[in-house]
Amino acid sequence: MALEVGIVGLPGAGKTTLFTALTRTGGAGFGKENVGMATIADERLGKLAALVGARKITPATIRVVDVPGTGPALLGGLRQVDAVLAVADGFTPGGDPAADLETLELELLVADRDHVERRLERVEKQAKSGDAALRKELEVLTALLAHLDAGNTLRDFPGELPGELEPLTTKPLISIVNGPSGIDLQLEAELAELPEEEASAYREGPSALDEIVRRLSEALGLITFFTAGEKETRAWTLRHGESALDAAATIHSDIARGFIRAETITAGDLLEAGSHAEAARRGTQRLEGKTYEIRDGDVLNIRFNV
Ligand SMILES: Nc1nc2c(ncn2[C@@H]2O[C@H](COP(=O)(O)OP(=O)(O)O)[C@@H](O)[C@H]2O)c(=O)[nH]1
Ligand SMILES: [Mg+2]
Repeated sequence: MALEVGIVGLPGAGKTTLFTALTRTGGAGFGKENVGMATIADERLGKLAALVGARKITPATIRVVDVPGTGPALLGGLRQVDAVLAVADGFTPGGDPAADLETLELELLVADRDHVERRLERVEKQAKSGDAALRKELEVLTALLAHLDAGNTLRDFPGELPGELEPLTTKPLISIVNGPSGIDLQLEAELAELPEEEASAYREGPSALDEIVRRLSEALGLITFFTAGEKETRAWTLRHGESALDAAATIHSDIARGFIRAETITAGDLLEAGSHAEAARRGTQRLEGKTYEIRDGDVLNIRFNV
């Protein structure tokens, strides 16, 4: 499953501008939901591709969803995302982006309260059948609703949240002030239309978008691994702690099913050696099994049979 991030913000904060900058595509227009893919920049990828003479380079991507406006119904469209990007207007003179971000977080909490209440109403009816699991969930939901109505958040609920809930406010949230004091999203959206070299000539430092993606990766505990083939050299993401078998499944379910061993080398060792053959001579390449924990920067060649 592709990782997914949702953009939230008050109207006019710059959500669609951020979407455009991240995905390098124009939004679908006012009042429409926008869905696109953002690439994760990684300087190791190009170097690995050059080393093997790859004909195709494929960066890792994250799915980005931009929902128009706020309110429980609209924000409900974000329940499946892995993280939330909150945008606040920092470009309008006299604005208060910090206050806007607080308003936004309150809206997310209100949407979650609404979500809990609706789940409670549903479970209340179903629990009449006497099902023990549902009666237990009803108890927890009742306590949770009281907890929220007393001015608390889902994060500080002392019990475990029912697995059926899909809250927004327990997801990692990254806030972005759009404007001179934070990230100038309008500029980033314009630069996203230019070739990479031209865009970086305009910037003083690294791309602000890369910074957003970096914060996102950190919040999600993402690591990157590579497959370095002549036909295609590609970057992939996993969560920290995931295994060689998870990596195989990310590439293709058949590769996971027929998994034998993963030839593994760090991108640094491979780039230093200059070729797979030289790396093999140096003994920096290892054979790992299914349970091997992938580390950021591993280059994998998975042996499998079908
Ligand atoms: N001056 C300035 N205008 C911006 C910036 N970001 C967005 N805008 C403008 O603000 C308006 C609303 O932006 P949009 O991304 O559509 O906001 P949304 O409602 O949150 O999706 C548009 O006219 C943008 O061109 C910025 O960084 N600086
Ligand atoms: Mg918009």
